[in-house]
Amino acid sequence: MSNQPDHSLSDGGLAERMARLIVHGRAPYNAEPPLDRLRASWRTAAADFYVRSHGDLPAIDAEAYRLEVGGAVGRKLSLSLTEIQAMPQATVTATLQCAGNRRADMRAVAPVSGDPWDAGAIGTADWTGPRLADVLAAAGFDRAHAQEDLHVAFACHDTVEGEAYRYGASIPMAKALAPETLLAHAMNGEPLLPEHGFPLRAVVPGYAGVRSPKWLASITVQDRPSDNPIQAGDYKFLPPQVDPDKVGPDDGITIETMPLNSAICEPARGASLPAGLTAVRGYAVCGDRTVARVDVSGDSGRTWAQASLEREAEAPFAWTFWSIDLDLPPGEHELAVRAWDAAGQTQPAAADDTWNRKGYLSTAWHRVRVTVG
Ligand SMILES: Nc1nc2c(c(=O)[nH]1)N[C@H]1C(S)=C(S)[C@@H](COP(=O)(O)O)O[C@H]1N2
Ligand SMILES: [Mo]
Repeated sequence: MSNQPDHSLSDGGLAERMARLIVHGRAPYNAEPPLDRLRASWRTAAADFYVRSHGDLPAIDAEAYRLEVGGAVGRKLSLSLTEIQAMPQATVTATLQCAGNRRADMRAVAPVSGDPWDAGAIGTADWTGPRLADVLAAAGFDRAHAQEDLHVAFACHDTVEGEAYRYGASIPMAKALAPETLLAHAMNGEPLLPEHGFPLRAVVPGYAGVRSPKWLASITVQDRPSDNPIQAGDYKFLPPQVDPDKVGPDDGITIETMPLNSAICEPARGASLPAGLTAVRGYAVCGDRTVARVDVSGDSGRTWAQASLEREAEAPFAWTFWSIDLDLPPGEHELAVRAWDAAGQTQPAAADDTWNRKGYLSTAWHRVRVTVG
């Protein structure tokens, strides 16, 4: 453990990293990278990766750290970080995206609660650690004889002003056992940064970021979803008329698999561009499914052209980068992007179509106004 960076929050470089990002809040710390920097690298550097936290960042002593594994397993486990790193390791390239990504577009329709994320509450990294399935098997969980409808619930070490803050979430057993689901101690080959969950987090590719708990304390196999408010009440996709403060655990759509989405990262909103070809570039995502096509419009969606796609074939849980050169005449233009999935479905045209009071799953065509000189 001696070769690990110092993760104490005062001198761990957090202030420098914070200065690189667009900060929505300091306590809790929430920040996203500028979109051109996000689009510059297919794998997002840890320091450029958006941060979404509900409480303060806990400082965890890696030497003393233990992950407790319990519930409907054969035997309880209490694993040190060294023991977790000694298990068979997997590396999965996966995009993580907040359910509130692009909320700013929904806020333009009508007020919504939550931070006004632009399109940067997303990132892609190589995550390394044991598969959750292997950790459950080590605890004697027998998938062949398990009852149906089990869930894996996560509890975490978040704090608020020094007091424990109860963050928790759960995933259905089928996703917990899927080969892409990991308990990650490394991001892009380095130990997790404190803001990304040091020393251990879940990574549940294709699901909303909220289901990838950071600073893991325990995992429990149980016959129902987590009763934590984060799971039971928050992070539900609701019809527009429904008040999020009045929903019960059975109301709304629990946000798990993320929907089709795309964004223009360059040029920037409001940019003044020289005459000639304009390079338009961005990302598209489709949860744990595939982006099949990306269309870009230079005229607010009246006409469209198909962008070229760029992705790694062996990374099915990662985003697709796209690019196209548009020949725009002088004047003002509204660029727009929409992605398509393998079933031939696409994104809604307007944020009004899916507006909800919490501003979740903001997936309308992403529009950027520019002026060509
Ligand atoms: N313990 C804990 N885990 C958490 C959160 C949190 O506040 N506490 N935020 C969740 C949310 S909403 C998202 S989008 C992702 C963000 O992960 P990141 O900050 O590493 O990008 O972490 C998830 N895991
Ligand atoms: Mo999130």
